Amino acid sequence: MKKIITYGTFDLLHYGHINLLKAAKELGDYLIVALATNEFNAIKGKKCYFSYEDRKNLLEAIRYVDLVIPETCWEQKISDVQEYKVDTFVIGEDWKGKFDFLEDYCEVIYLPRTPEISTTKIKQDLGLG
Ligand code: C2G
Repeated sequence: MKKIITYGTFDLLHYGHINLLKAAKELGDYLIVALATNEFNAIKGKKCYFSYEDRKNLLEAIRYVDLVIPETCWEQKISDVQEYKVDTFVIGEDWKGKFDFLEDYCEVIYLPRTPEISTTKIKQDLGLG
């Protein structure tokens, strides 16, 4: 079984997230999503609209997602890859190069982002700042 892992905040879930998760799942058989906790989002400088539990429930309802685990810090990726016996790390190309250090532990793939959509854009378009 080929195991894939990806990381993110996935707030105000939208089709750009779904495209990424679909493409990630197509690379293997089992997709793990490490979901940023509200506390880690504060470190990332992101304020979430939905709580961690609500964002986790949304992700668990997606057919491509097999397991959701918490992302609590930048430093957990190597131990996650080892603990869950991950074959491939996947993330959007906006992160290109940032996680190449994982190549010592698993395949690293940066996928194209979906243009024109982002959580930030949704908030701005709705006048939520
Ligand atoms: N994404 C995408 N297309 C978009 C928007 C997002 O492909 N239009 C992808 C991002 O590239 C990322 C995933 O969807 O792979 C989740 O995006 P965010 O929730 O913005 O996550 P991010 O802040 O990039 O968190 O340790 C890594 C971080 O937790 C990644």
